[in-house]
Amino acid sequence: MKHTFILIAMISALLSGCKKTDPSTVPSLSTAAVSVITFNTATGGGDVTADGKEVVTARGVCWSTSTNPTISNSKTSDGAGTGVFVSSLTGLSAGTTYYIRSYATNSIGTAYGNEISFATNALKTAALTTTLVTGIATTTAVSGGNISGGNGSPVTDRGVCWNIATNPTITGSHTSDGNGTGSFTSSLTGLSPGTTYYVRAFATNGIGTSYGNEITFVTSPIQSPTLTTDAVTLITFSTATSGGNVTSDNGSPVTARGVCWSISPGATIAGTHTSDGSGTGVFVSNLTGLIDGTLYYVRSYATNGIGTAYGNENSFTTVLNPALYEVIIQSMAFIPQTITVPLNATVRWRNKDNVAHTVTSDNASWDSGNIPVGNGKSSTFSFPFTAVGTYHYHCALHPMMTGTVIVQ
Ligand SMILES: [Cu+2]
Repeated sequence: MKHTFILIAMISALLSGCKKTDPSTVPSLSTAAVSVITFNTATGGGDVTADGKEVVTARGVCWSTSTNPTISNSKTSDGAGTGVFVSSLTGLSAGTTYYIRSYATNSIGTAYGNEISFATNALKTAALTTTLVTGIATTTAVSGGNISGGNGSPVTDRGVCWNIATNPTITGSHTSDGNGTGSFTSSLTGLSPGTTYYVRAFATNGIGTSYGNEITFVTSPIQSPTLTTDAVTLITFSTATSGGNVTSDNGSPVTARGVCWSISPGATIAGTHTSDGSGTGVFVSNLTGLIDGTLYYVRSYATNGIGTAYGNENSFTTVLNPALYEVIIQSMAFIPQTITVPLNATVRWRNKDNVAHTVTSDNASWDSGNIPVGNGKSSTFSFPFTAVGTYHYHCALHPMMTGTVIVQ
């Protein structure tokens, strides 16, 4: 009984003595999982679960591209004491594997948590799309692109590239339309008419050049020019002013332009016309040699390597020349049948009928010959009367048609 008591007392003393002499240690901690990883940042942290009986004066995470990082490598400082802490890792390199450990320091020393490895996001070429092609002409078109992300490296050049073969690259024809992300517009020039092209947007960053989706388009073929006809102004009995505007040469230089006119609709350059230079743009045309009191049709024209095109048609009527005496031939009759004119007047007969006629002196002193059908200069006959008298005439083709000129 006495022995037993002594033994318990001894054990008790031994135990309490051991407790008092338990030494302080470095802290105990664990490393948190790494999250929110970007190209050059990440979020980590740790949990100091025990201070080792001494105050934790520093804590954080440390990391390295080699295993077993220490606080002599890159590290954060995230306060003091025990408990959970969050660490922001910055200055990381993209596309790199790192080893990270939490750390906690007290007066005894620095302890490390478990090691975790993670990799930052790798830099990539930019992501982009190609804009639909619009404004297609013979040698030009408009496209562009939209760069949705630089993928960690600034976009230093962008534009579109094109080729007559698929998968165009910047080693061929391309534009240069600034830098950075977002949408941009590109003007394609120097294209060949009537040709199929393949176009892709491109973006170049520090990693390299990437391309958007490929789009196909066909340039407009070369055509005859496009033009309009000016309204007719400054109309006299023998002249008028018109002109036109060649709005496009449609891929082939304009070598001739002007206006053509006729007494019938649809005047062409096979008939009467002006020549007013070359190229595109506005030009002015002076119409001369017109017959007074006559309805004319006028169209501008422009000729390029493909052919001649005509503008819209305008019509006008020249002013009647009051000094001129006119007899109209119509419906198998001379109208007026008798005309009285002063000495030295010129009488003009104009055939407005649908068959040819003549104006033939009854005494055979003058004869027009056949006056053909029409409404212009070619369908008229003029004769000056230089002596007072009465002159009877008829149509040699239709002798029942007669008329008289009285010169006073
Ligand atoms: Cu006749």
